Amino acid sequence: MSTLDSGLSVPLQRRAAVQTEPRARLERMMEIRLVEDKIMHLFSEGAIHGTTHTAQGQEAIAVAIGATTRLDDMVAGTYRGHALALALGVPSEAVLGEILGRELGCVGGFGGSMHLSCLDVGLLPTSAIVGAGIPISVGAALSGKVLEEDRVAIAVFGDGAANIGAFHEGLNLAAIWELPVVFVCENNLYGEYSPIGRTTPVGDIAVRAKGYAMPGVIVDGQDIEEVMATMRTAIQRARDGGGPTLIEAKTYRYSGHSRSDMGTYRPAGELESWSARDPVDLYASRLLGDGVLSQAEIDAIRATQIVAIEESVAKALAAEPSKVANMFKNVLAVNQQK
Ligand SMILES: Cc1ncc(C[n+]2csc(CCOP(=O)(O)OP(=O)(O)O)c2C)c(N)n1
Ligand SMILES: [Mg+2]
Repeated sequence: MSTLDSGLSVPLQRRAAVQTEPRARLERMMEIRLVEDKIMHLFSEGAIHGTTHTAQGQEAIAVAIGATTRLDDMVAGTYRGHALALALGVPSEAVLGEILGRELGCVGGFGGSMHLSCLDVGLLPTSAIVGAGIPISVGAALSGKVLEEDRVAIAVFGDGAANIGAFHEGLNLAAIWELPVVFVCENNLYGEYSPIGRTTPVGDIAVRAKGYAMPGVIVDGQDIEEVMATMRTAIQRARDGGGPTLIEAKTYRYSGHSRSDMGTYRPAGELESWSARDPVDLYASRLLGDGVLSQAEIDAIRATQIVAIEESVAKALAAEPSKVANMFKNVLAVNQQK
């Protein structure tokens, strides 16, 4: 399913804005932060079932991807995918509606928090299976190459996924076939509840690129402009036939792994030291310092987003719940045997 009931022009406009305007990028980062606050609130009220994984603290990476990819590029993300969906242009009502199981959700309310998708803006289905997006993006790159389309595929995954077989198979195939893929590892120092040092013998995931003869680049994942510059180089290389790149963005997720994890196993002061380099605040300060926006304009962006998200929540809550009768509407093949 690839269309949004809210109309295609909205996601396309949102995407075009983050590609061209610093102001829109800050707006999107603030939107992600606020939407995820809202999601946690809706869970606490019992409006949403199941679980959810927020990406607060990692907004710069998602928005940098939205800002540097073309609409025909394809992006595969993870269960921590609200930020990526919003950054690629999916409207907040379609993300919230999806999580709330409403028909106006980006997959009609059948996917939920961990299975967001919108092919109109290149968001391949996100997945709860760690590392699953990696071979999917390699396949998307291969299809582009076979069809002689110059699109690029992006795989976004965590540090934990770099220990999954699919990571190694995916990087190997992409390298050997010189596929146009950019592998973006969000190294937030934890895989589920485990600190990276307990699961991974190397401190930098980027060094693994060497084993697959591709560039491995470490970037400051808190700095949207640094991530954008690195993405641009890797995307251009891929589009020009130069093959894949592995980017490791050093970052931190403010929450524990999922809704029920308070992250109490994290060392004292760690969260505070990362919060001191908050990606939204860093970008706002830079735009202020560079004279791109005034403090009043920054405050107005936040205030406007708060109102817009309240409207999206109200719209999503008032929308029709998904119907069981429509469950197989977009399923390609259904086993008819009883
Ligand atoms: C194949 C597979 N193995 C294990 C799990 C359970 N699991 C869910 S998230 C997770 C940790 C992933 O960590 P990371 O890749 O660093 O991503 P993060 O959650 O930090 O964004 C694990 C082990 C799973 N969902 N899929
Ligand atoms: Mg992680």
